[in-house]
Amino acid sequence: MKRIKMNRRDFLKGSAFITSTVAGSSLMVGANPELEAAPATPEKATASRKTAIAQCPYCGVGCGTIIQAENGKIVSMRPDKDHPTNYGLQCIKGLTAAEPIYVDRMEGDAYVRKDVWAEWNKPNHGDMEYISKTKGSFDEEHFVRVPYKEASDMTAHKIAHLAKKYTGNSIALYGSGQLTMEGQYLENLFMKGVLGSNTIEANARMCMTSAVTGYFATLGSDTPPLAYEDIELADMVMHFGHNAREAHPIIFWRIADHKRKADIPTVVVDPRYTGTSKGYEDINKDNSVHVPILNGDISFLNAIAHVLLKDHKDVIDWDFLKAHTTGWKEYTDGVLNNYSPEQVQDRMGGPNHDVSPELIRRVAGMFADATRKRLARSKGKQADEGYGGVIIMWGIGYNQHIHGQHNVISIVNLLTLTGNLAKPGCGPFSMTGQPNAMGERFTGGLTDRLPFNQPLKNTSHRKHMARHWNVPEENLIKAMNSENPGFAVGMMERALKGDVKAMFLVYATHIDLPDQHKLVRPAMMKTFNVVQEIYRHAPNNLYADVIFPAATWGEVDGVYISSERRINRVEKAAEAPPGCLPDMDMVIDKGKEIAHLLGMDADKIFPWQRKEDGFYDAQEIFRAVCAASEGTDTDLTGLLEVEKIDGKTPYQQLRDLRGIQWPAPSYEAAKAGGTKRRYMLQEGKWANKPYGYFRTQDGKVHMKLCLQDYSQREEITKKLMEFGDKEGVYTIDNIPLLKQARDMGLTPDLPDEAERGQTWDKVPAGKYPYWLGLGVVYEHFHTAKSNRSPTTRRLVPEMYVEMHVEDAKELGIKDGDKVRLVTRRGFYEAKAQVGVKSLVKPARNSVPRGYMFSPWNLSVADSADPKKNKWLVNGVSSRVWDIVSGQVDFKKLACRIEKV
Ligand SMILES: Nc1nc2c(c(=O)[nH]1)N[C@H]1C(S)=C(S)[C@@H](COP(=O)(O)OP(=O)(O)OC[C@H]3O[C@@H](n4cnc5c(=O)[nH]c(N)nc54)[C@H](O)[C@@H]3O)O[C@H]1N2
Ligand SMILES: Nc1nc2c(c(=O)[nH]1)N[C@H]1C(S)=C(S)[C@@H](COP(=O)(O)OP(=O)(O)OC[C@H]3O[C@@H](n4cnc5c(=O)[nH]c(N)nc54)[C@H](O)[C@@H]3O)O[C@H]1N2
Ligand code: SF4
Ligand SMILES: [Mo]
Repeated sequence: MKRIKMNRRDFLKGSAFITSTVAGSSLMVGANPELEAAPATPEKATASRKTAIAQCPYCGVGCGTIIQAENGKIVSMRPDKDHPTNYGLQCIKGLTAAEPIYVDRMEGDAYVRKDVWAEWNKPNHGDMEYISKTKGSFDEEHFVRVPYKEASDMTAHKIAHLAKKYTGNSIALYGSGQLTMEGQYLENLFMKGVLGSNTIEANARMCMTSAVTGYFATLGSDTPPLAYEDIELADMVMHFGHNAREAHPIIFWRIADHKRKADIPTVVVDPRYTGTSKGYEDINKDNSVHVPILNGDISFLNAIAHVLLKDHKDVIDWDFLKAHTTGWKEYTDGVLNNYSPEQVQDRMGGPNHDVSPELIRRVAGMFADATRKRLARSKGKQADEGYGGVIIMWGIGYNQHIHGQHNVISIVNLLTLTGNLAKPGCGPFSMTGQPNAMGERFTGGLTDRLPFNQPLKNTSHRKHMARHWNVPEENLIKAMNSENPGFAVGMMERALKGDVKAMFLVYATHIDLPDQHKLVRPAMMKTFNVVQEIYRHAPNNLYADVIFPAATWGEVDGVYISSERRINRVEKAAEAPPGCLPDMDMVIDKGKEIAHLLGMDADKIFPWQRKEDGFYDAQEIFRAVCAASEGTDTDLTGLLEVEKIDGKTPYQQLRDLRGIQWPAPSYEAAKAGGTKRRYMLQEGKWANKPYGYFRTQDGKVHMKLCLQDYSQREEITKKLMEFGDKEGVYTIDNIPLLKQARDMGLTPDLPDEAERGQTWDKVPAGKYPYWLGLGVVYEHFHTAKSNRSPTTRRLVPEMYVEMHVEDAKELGIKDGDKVRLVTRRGFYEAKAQVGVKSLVKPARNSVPRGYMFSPWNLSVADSADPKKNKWLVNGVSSRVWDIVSGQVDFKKLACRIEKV
């Protein structure tokens, strides 16, 4: 197989080209910080200066970065030129990751709500279920500072009490794709193994569980089958709901660089015309296509399959379909009968964002040509010898749908139909968002899951995990038999109903969830909330009963897993401020104490001891993870074999290789850096390992025709719009309705389009004429850290809403006007960014007529009063979720605009 070795100098040159000529609407404001930083020569470590290697703390690309500390403080980042992901480049967020570490930072003793502490100190601890009267405020006057041990003790007793009285499932945990993998593993052990609770969720649920369940349904395992290296082998790249240039800049730059060198076609499917589209067009307009779809993705993909089956028969891989798939007959019949480009037109958009039959045929033609290139190269060869074809990448504009899982299945269908799967240079590539979302998936820190890609209901794996966790198997059975319908949203609805009594929040903010004012915040008023946080004014603290100051990235040891399954080291570069403990350590401490209070052998479950420095050794937990992974889909025992034979610790191996891609089930595999690609037959060659071809029971790809049908759209969506609008209507009580909406490929809201075209003050009350989407902006990462970085804060300082010039004109809104975006559930305020010539920063993307877009990154939520939380965008979003993946749609809301 051809190996295209990335040449760093060439890549830098290419990126210089891209960043300078493509900048256009300027992704790189002012200078090019990435390029200035890139060639930095290594500095020597001195007594006062220390460096550590790490995966960047922000997006799921997982760039290698070098943390530089001086006098015990983290001062700057330098891109790791030896890292195979980014070759010495990083984006502005990664480069400024040192800035927010000490801003607004908590330290010292734990914070406990005064009245909660007073109650606890009454004889017999008073009312163990006492609910604080001061929730909704994080002011100093409402808290006492309590030594860690005492606050931890109180927490453990209360949780044990609630678990005994109301079952373990009444305890919830909201975890994070930003926590180290070791911490995530222990959280799941604690929740399922100790408490027997199934109410463990994570911000990953808002992000990419559609990819998880889509991969499972089709390929039998939550495994992105390819690696970044495949980018440079592809003949075409498509993006669905993925603004790569802002969200995964290094990946965008790699694709753009490949496009510049190999002139590959690119297709961006997105209602907005983003910097991603613009960047590709600036390289070659002729083979860069923008498909402005809103919600019609399933129909679009089915229509491409239809055209291929009719007009490009040579690229259909019938041999592959017959030998390695099921469901292909229903799929091919279905798309042929009902998904011609003409038949899907009612789902291809409204005014000015329509996708014509000609455009669909053009994209299908490009797809066929790219597939032919692969076929020509691989004629008569083994699967892993040829290369090329089509990579389809997708982001959360694609996962965040109430039919998100069906969206993902539809991508796999099309690639499978044409054999663009299980070969180098092609395949379905889900781009994860958070730096360690893949760790969350790996460790199964979600409802119904166990570590290593297995469900709780798998009896032999349950026994296997109970053995490795040293917990009674009945606890896992209890967890399995406990339900958490609705996943993260359901957890909040259950809390609102009184079914969830306590909640842990670890490295995740509640403001990432939808329907803040009618669902999330009222729910958190009712639960006992234990928060691990780093910032004094984090929104979580408004609702916290106890706050434990945490150590953060750069101050803790562990690993993260990037989108290409690469397990990267995250090393400790400096000590945390006094009193701040690693999140992982706090999970162990509380887990131990609660296990003890519940009558379990706590020292057996958590056998680890603190080291001399006072912290637990993350590598010991990592070794336990490797050992427990034996024989599974994600086997890492090769790292232990290398340690045994070569005497090199797992962390040292990860450091030297700059990451290992799971699985690494043998000595040789671990030494080679793990497994680049899955489903490549090589797995059958690993002795004594149960690897087949695909990971479904029958070893085949399960294709499934997914439908989209707008014929009953208005009636059904009308009912969906009652959630969060009418009192007492819960999604978890209406699952058949959600299923119906899913099966027809609908949206949670539907705008009153007839009310467009008039000035904002003429729009009747109760009418919501426009679409609204909430996503990400390049300069910021989520809501906490980049918002506290002076550099990124200066670049994009305030909430804005992208608006089409003509819509603004009709509404009577001028560029820079302050507006209120109102939905059935709430409102937020923003500056109108009218068109790309707007003076409101960053003015980068064009929205189609009728669609507005704001970043969710600038959410400010430091008050419980909706009127004071002017930028809390999730006050407006809908809680309706995909019945399998649990994802909600943050991008298809109906809003009205009011001038402030
Ligand atoms: N700068 C920055 N980068 C980040 C993050 C960040 O906060 N800031 N967060 C990280 C995380 S956690 C994530 S998950 C990723 C998210 O990265 P992306 O997935 O790129 O994020 P979004 O901008 O939310 O959504 C992508 C696009 O989906 C489009 N879209 C909306 N509706 C539809 C639709 O119906 N169909 C299609 N095809 N497209 C649609 C939107 O217009 C948008 O441009 O970014 C990661 N990287
Ligand atoms: N409207 C809308 N909402 C969205 C999305 C969207 O596109 N639109 N995207 C969704 C997506 S894709 C995602 S991934 C989620 C992301 O949601 P989150 O990952 O929950 O968002 P963050 O803002 O990063 O919140 C992290 C929290 O952890 C705290 N923190 C920081 N460092 C540490 C640490 O070391 N230890 C501890 N214990 N705490 C720490 C921060 O102060 C903050 O409160 O949001 C989702 N929500
Ligand atoms: S935010 Fe993402 S692309 Fe930017 S430096 Fe960090 S990992 Fe790399
Ligand atoms: Mo995400």
